[in-house]
Amino acid sequence: MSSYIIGTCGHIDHGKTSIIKAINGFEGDTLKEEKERGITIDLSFSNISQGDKNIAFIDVPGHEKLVKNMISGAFGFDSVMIVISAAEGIKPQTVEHLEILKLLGVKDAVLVISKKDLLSEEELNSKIVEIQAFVAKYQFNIQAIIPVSIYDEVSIENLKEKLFSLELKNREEENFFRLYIDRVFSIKGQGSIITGTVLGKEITKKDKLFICDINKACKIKNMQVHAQDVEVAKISNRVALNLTNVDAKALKRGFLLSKKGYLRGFKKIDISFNTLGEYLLQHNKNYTIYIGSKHLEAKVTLFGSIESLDEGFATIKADKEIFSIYGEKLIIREGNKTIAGATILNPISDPLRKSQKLQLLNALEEKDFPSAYVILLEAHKKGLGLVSSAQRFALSHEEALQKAKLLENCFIDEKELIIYPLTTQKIIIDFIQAIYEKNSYALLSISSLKLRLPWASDSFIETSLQHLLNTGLLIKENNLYRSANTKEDLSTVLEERILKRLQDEDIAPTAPYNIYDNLDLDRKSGDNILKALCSKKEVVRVEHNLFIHALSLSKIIAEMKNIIKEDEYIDIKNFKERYPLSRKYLIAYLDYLDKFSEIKKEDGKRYFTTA
Ligand SMILES: Nc1nc2c(ncn2[C@@H]2O[C@H](COP(=O)(O)OP(=O)(O)O)[C@@H](O)[C@H]2O)c(=O)[nH]1
Ligand SMILES: [Mg+2]
Repeated sequence: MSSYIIGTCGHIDHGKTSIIKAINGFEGDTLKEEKERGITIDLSFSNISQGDKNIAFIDVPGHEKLVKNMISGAFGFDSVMIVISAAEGIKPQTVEHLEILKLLGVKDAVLVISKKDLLSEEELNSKIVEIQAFVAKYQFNIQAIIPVSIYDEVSIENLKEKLFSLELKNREEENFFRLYIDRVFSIKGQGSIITGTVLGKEITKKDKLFICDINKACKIKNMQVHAQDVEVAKISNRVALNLTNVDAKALKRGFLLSKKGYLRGFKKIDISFNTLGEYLLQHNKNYTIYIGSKHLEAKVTLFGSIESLDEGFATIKADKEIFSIYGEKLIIREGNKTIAGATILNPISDPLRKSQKLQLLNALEEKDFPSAYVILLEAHKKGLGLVSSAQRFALSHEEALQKAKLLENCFIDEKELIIYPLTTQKIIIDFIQAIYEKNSYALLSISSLKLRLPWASDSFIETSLQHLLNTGLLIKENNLYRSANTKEDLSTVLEERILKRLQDEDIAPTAPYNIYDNLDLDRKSGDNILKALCSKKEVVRVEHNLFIHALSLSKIIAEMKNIIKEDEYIDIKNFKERYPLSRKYLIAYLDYLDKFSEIKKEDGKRYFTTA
């Protein structure tokens, strides 16, 4: 079934809610206050199906003080019914709503001339011409102009047919699912339910979700689209999700749900804006920012002026993190005035200089992603993850990779999806070279270098090692890299070095990994050497991470037996008095004593069995 969202817009009392009711019988104004005052206060959601088409209606309030609620519905419209009363014509919120829809990028529209019963046919026709001329200025794609009266069933039927025959497009698919919560409630025995419009990509019931604003993962217990249980909800579906692992009280309208791993939040994001009419955006001033169904207070700083501008780039600085994506629209208001609309260019804060930032914003505005990569790479010398392209550029991994491949002077790790500037390779090469110059017995692998260069991908390290093989500085044996200048048999040398080291450290040897790292030795090779020393009985493994020189062990065991002779027993206390080692060693050696048949253990003390 295809599903589209058609919203309403227009001045208060022009008949929006009545028209929806006439179409599908849905009583929108159900809040107590709505009934008392006879106006729509909050959004209301209803739907109607015909054949394999479903239309979800989002009805919005027309009151000038409630434009904030209108925006939190309008960002999700695929199309809009512009409702203008034939009797009243264009009024202030007709204009404001049209402006907001334009700023939000809603294009497809049906122009509904309401309350036609109040005019003669002649008056009506001239009113339609007038209204049409006015609305034309906003350049909507007006698919039909339909005069209606709720008292004229034929006109309502006509509108309904028209709505079902519209050639509607869903919003463009993005790379991942997003949903701004617009209602939250809890049902006894079921838990938290939220509703919203599916954006970005479809969602399946088994998907793991992430509530960005409270940094919380949750799962879907049940999912409904228009009161039907479903396994999948598609783009533009109005969906109700019964969530597990989260209390309804912790959720609010405006919170963003997504899948884990796609979005990062930032307190600063960059936008490109245009103001409405005569308004100007002031530098360093606080405004209310509307994104999706969320609104927040934030400071706006301008690029290119320390006073005010009617268009340009700006940075939004908020107290809380904003989870947004490239190309997302937002509305900037001051009190009850809509000042400007904007498009998010840079949803991620990078450590960029102002001149670099300006270049980046220019590139992003032009959708020139390769140039954007080049600028970003200057700030991400240790690698720019392509996975972030979904948020950064609204590109899939594949598209991002394709664009990245066009770049010069870059190293692209296609497996780990990271790009590095080629200049970074020198950092890696110099780093490796320095190790082998200082220690001609160094024997490292890619994975052992990765431990020291955690930001570098395996294949970037490998390419750098290859360079050192090519220059003749290193030799590769199996997966290990050794210096070309040492002629000795490395395994003998390393065995001797490890043994010497254990000998020196005597009864307080360091853990194997520390020894290997100190000797610039690959950990797996180190383990093999240590194993060989153990089978030759030159080294003994006392416990998991404690390897000791065999002579040192014999010595300490003899000393322990002496203590028993002197004190009749040994325990941690009298042992520590003679050998102030750390407990780790003392306990290990005491436990080791239990291997001897002449030793027995009672209440944490060891005695001779023959005593
Ligand atoms: N005469 C006439 N009155 C209408 C028509 N449609 C709505 N109304 C009345 O206009 C008033 C406002 O309607 P409502 O649907 O609440 O307007 P909204 O604020 O745009 O949602 C109500 O009293 C309706 O009964 C119509 O087609 N003809
Ligand atoms: Mg209404």
